[in-house]
Amino acid sequence: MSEESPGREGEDREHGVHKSGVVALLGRPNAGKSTLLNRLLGEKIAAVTPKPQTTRSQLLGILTRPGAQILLLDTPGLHEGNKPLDLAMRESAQRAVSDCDMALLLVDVTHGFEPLHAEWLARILARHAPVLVVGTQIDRPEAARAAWPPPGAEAATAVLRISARTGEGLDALLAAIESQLPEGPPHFPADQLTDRPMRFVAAEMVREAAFLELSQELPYRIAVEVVEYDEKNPTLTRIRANLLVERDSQKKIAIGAGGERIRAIGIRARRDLERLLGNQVHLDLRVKLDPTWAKRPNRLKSLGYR
Ligand SMILES: Nc1nc2c(ncn2[C@@H]2O[C@H](COP(=O)(O)OP(=O)(O)O)[C@@H](O)[C@H]2O)c(=O)[nH]1
Ligand SMILES: [Mg+2]
Repeated sequence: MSEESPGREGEDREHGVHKSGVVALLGRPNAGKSTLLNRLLGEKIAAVTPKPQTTRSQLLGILTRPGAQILLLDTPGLHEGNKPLDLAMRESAQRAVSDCDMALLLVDVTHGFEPLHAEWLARILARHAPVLVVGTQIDRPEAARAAWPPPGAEAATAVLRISARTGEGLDALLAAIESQLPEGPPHFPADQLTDRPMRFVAAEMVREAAFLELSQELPYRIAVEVVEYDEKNPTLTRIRANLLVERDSQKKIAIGAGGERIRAIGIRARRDLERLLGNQVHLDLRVKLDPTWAKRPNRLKSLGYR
């Protein structure tokens, strides 16, 4: 039901045709999937850091426009490795391919279009779903040297270039998405931003803050559980959360001298949450030892990763 001609698209809207569908965001870690999701929604709901593995599970961002509801499915990207968390992340990206109505294959233009991208492109096209190959991060100086459109992407439905940071190319991207989306009614209320409960988004904001405040490999050993999310008071949301670490030595680092690390994490997360929720937030954040959180499938599930 896709329409490529802009003329017809305008006509569709006049005749009240509404479009909706799931748009999977695929690509290597750090391509800029979560940044694009946040930028298109105009709110930060997905964790973004310079470290790979920031996104651990699927997150649906809901973008309601006059003639379309675009359901942007953020994914962890393709991860190598065979640990339970790697498997959960890879399953999640694979599920996105089979569940989506169309896909955006995000390619950092400074890294270029690789055989891996060609494989995914073919896999999605085999499902008869449209694929837009989207070059990302074109605001970076190195992007000027990138070959674009890239050889190998000819089979894509369209090839575009964007910067989620400056917003360049995003109007054209939205127009391309809307032209390829199937007809369908909106599935969520216009003011709903995500399918995940706010307590999950809160856990992600705390985890992002921990990723940014803690150096090196420690972040990958961390998870966040929200044990209380109380919004009874409309002007003050009370959140109690634990930062889970696997070892006592990690606990010491996460707390920091005199508690300064965990305090910095809490302040950063609270700022994001107050902006997102539009009210005051009281965040009670503690570091908790949980040596096996990343090893038990049930624990991963309760943390929202499966
Ligand atoms: N300069 C620039 N940096 C970006 C852009 N999009 C993402 N980034 C950065 O790239 C890193 C990875 O982004 P993220 O959205 O987490 O990538 P993901 O792993 O694909 O979800 C972060 O440090 C972002 O700030 C962009 O358009 N321009
Ligand atoms: Mg991400």
